[in-house]
Amino acid sequence: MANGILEQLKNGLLELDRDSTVEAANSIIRGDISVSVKEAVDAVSDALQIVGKRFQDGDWFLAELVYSGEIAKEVMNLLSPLLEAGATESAGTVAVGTVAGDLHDLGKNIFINYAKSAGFNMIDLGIDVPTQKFIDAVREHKPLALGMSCLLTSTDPEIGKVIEELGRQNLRDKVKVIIGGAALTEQFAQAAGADAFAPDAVTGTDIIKQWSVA
Ligand code: B1M
Repeated sequence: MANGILEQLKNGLLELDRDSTVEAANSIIRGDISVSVKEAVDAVSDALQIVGKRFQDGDWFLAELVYSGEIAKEVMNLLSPLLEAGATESAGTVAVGTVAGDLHDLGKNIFINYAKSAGFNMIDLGIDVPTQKFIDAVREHKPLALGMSCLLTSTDPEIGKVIEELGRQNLRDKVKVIIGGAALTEQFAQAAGADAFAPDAVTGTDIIKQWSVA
């Protein structure tokens, strides 16, 4: 039964059946079937990997990519706030945005919700965030960490630009930098001068937890 509802969630997205996908998410939220929100979020993420492959292979076109993204966003907006589980004291502030030119936000939002559930005060800078907005957020909020999400290889140079600008404005030693998103790797993070690369939201949250107690 649990597998059935996760299959419905995944297949609904892959068949571009919005109603079936949303119905599966709502059924999980109501607790009709014993499936954790994390399992549901993971099922949607798995489906999006397949969407990406179909798009890359030319089996799906932009219209399908866009519509599947809309369904995924609707479902993630239902599910991922439930990852927030009774945080008590703030573990610290983290400002996060998707870099300039990049409109992908599903992964960023999952990271934000996971980190909130671990007690962090998360400042969401949104998508397509220009360099200066990242810098202003560091000045204004004095966060423990600055997070950048990036899914496009065409926009990954933005990360280096923000890190350089932090240095130019004497802020680099005042904030840790964490980056994540499908376009990035550990090697990229090192070359760009980031403090950490997070391959997923759970690892990202573990990393900022370590920084918060250090
Ligand atoms: Co786009 N897209 N897309 N897309 N899209 C990709 C990224 C792509 C890999 C698909 C493909 O071709 N295989 C490809 C990029 C290729 C490349 O650069 N190498 C691509 C492309 C080409 C494009 C367009 C250029 C298409 C076009 O217009 N011709 C266009 C670009 C628009 C723009 O941004 N300027 C575009 C548009 C879109 C939509 C708007 C339609 C939609 C986004 C909807 C939205 O986000 N609101 C979309 C989608 C849905 C995808 C795929 C299918 C799914 C992305 C996703 O949400 N994954 C994607 C294929 C893929 O990734 N394999 C693809 C699920 C999400 C949970 O994973 O974001 O990786 P992810 O996040 C993970 C971790 O990476 C990590 O935690 C998350 C959960 O564990 N993480 C962090 C992410 N950020 C983090 C930050 C952290 C820590 C962890 O700390 C700060």
